[in-house]
Amino acid sequence: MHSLKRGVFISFEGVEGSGKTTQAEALVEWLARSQIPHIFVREPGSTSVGEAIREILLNPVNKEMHPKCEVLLFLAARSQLTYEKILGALNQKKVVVADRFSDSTIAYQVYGHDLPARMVAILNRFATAGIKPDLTFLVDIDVDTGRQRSAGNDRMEKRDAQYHERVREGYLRLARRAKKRIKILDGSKPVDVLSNEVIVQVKQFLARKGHKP
Ligand code: T5A
Repeated sequence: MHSLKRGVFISFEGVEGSGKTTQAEALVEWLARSQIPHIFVREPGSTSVGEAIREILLNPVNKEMHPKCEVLLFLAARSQLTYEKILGALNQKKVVVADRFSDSTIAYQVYGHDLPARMVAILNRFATAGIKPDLTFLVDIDVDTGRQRSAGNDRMEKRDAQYHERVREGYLRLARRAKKRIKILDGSKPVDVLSNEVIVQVKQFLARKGHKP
């Protein structure tokens, strides 16, 4: 069994259909095989409160939802997840793998909807006790390819291509600003090639943090 000196928080980000869930799940399988203590969470969701909020957010019936209401619901789900699951797991020195976290809100609500970045950052810090991922994989793919891969049925996926282009550009800007934390993966590569890249980088990251096999 690996011994971790402290918890490590790894997130996966990307536009719809980028393949981030596939990669997050592959990392979780590797962590399990390597007997590294971990939890896997998705956003919005992974708590009963969060899953109920997810249903409201993604239901196409709610097409009149205002962007301010939308951002507050994403943050409410994140807050519940942080306090119910993530903080405890980090305290127990586990690896937390998250399918989306705060970068999604910057990309989708700030860049996508043009909500004020500073206000969203303040609310996000309030919701999350200021925790941030230690390492983030941004699976980048062109919007058309991503949309062809995803089901396209939920309220967010139904938005037009221009919205999703702003989201992608937002992610790429975030990655340019946080080069050390955010690693860009080319989502057009085959699944196995990408998961090998993720595992190599995670192994190196854990070793740099002093985690010994
Ligand atoms: N949201 C979320 C916000 O607006 N603000 C926020 O703060 C947060 C947290 C959540 C929605 O909420 C929004 C963003 C989203 O719109 P979600 O559950 O994360 O939704 O769902 P999506 O992002 O829509 O997830 P998708 O399933 O569409 O995309 P993924 O996870 O990127 O893709 P994945 O891995 O499920 O793969 C999709 C398909 O592609 C294939 C897979 O087999 C699958 O069929 N695939 C590949 N095919 C070829 N090559 C590869 N490398 C492939 N990788 C995967």
